[in-house]
Amino acid sequence: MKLIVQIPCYNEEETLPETVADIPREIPGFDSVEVLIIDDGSSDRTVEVAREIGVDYIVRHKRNLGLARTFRKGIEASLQAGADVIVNTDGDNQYAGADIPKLVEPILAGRADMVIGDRQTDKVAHFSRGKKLLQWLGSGIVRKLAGIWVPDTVSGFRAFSRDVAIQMNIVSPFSYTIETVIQAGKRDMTVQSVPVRTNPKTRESRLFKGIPSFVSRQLTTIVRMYAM
Ligand SMILES: Nc1nc2c(ncn2[C@@H]2O[C@H](COP(=O)(O)OP(=O)(O)O)[C@@H](O)[C@H]2O)c(=O)[nH]1
Ligand SMILES: [Mg+2]
Repeated sequence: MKLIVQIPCYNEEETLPETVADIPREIPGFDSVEVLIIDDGSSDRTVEVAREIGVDYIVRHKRNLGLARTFRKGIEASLQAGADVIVNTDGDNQYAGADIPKLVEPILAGRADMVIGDRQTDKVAHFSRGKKLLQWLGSGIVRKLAGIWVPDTVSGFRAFSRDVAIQMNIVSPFSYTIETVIQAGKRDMTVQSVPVRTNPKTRESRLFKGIPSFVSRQLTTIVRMYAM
């Protein structure tokens, strides 16, 4: 069994080394654990840093195409490299790499196709009340559309079985997080959530320019994929 941990990176030269260092290289149930980064047209030294620290695979976009396309490219490359399970984590070291074994366990045990790391945002101190309310609302919408309850729908810390990864069809240029959950639910896949730890904030989110923009983009994603 091969696990590939993929990390979408847009200008992450500063935090990539600690992110990779925190990934356990031996996990029960796997013969190998490899790291793949997808460089989304970074203008800093992300790719050089990735080479220096010896990540196993580097995939590149010639220019910046955004997180959804970067995520999709990573899934394709991981499948091609023979991954049986794929974990996605962020390059800003937001998620605790040490929790990867917890994330893959339900897949190994045959109890889930997709596992989502629940940041337990109601307990995360630096999340505003507005953001917590949004989490709750987003989860409600996903439950309505996909028929499954996921407490942290926009968490980027996830594990996918090879099966579910092959079937995912990401059409949104902006967000893969809600889309993949809805598709999995619709295709009768089993989605589980497990509590995970987060590291102290290393930097502000670059994806979201405020809550109104976040909401409108997520809604666009939902409408778009429903039309599909
Ligand atoms: N902001 C941003 N992040 C990108 C892009 N392409 C890939 N990423 C990666 O997406 C991940 C999440 O980005 P981040 O700004 O931390 O968003 P967050 O989900 O709100 O914490 C990081 O690993 C980024 O390096 C892009 O075009 N913009
Ligand atoms: Mg982040």
